[in-house]
Amino acid sequence: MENTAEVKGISFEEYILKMKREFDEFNNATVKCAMIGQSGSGKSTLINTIFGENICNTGTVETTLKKSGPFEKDGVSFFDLPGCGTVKFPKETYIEEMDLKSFDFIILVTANRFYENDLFLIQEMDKIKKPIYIVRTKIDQAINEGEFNHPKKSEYEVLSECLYDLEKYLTTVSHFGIYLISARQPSKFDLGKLLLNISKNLTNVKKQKFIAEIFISNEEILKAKREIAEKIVNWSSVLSGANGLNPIPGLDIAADLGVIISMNKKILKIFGLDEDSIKFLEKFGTLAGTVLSIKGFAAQFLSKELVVLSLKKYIPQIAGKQFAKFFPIVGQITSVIISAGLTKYLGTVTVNSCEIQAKEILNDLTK
Ligand SMILES: Nc1nc2c(ncn2[C@@H]2O[C@H](COP(=O)(O)OP(=O)(O)O)[C@@H](O)[C@H]2O)c(=O)[nH]1
Ligand SMILES: [Mg+2]
Repeated sequence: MENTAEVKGISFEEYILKMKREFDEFNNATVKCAMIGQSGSGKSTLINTIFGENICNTGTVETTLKKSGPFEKDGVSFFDLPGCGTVKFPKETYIEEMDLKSFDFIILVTANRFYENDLFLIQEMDKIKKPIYIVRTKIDQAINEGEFNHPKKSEYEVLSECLYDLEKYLTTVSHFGIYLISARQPSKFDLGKLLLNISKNLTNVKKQKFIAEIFISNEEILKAKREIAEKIVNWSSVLSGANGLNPIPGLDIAADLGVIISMNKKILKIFGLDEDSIKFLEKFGTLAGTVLSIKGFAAQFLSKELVVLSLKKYIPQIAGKQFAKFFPIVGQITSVIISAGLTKYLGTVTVNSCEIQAKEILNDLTK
């Protein structure tokens, strides 16, 4: 490879190494979470809702209380832990027995109220500086009950009362917020706020990883996902350039098809448009039409033949020196840069299309 070229003040070789290192760090990052609460409180359902995938069995009556997991999606893992302070798991040994120090954060779940032992747990987490988030699940049921028992009460009043009751009980302890959540309406209430707050308290690379794997429950998460998808495009385009140069049959140009397709696959997954995410969405009746249209949507980014067709379509539009504009490199324009530039161009097309699709789903969910 010619090394007269420079990117952002460093040699092209150094730039490639830097980008590869960042990409590896992202791919290898792990986030480990504990979901703590009574059986039936909705822990397994919440894990699925956070991932936007059906990873845990839900609604199963557990006869033996135990730690279960990991429930994992690409490096982000959840453990489902029984409540603190039962006969089987006394509070004195709970933190050690559940190895709570090994988690990045803890979510404490209830479908009604909290107990003395929960307060103990929150205090202990504060002592060891572990973020603990308090979640009240099944808030849709609380609203239905509230409206049934007091027909004059508005949804807002029911929510405020629910929150007030929990806050009142938790005033003596320090925690990372109380979130009212319904797995039936994942883009309503506090799920998005919970996920963003969790991400803000993670280190940079863990934050990227977490955002990449979670459900798009509001616009801000969608925006954060776009930023990561753009990074994937940058990393992949550099890889494609560095991997060099397998001429694509029928084109007088080289690009790395393998890198392009694996980049597209990652982007689809980040935007929740892969098969597993779509299966999860099928549960929400309002989305039937959108779900059908997405099924055809993914193919154009994943099939070799269709990607080559796009390459053919875009090459004339970005031919020659314009690549240099698209890929910030000064120096010699080589086939390396063309391969990188093409990958970046196609990746940007994928990101833009996926963002539009994901937005449509979010809009449908919010209706
Ligand atoms: N209406 C409603 N039901 C929920 C919600 N979350 C969980 N459930 C239901 O509550 C039951 C127990 O949930 P599950 O996640 O298995 O609880 P776990 O034992 O804590 O893992 C299941 O039938 C879920 O469908 C929610 O937010 N709203
Ligand atoms: Mg469960």
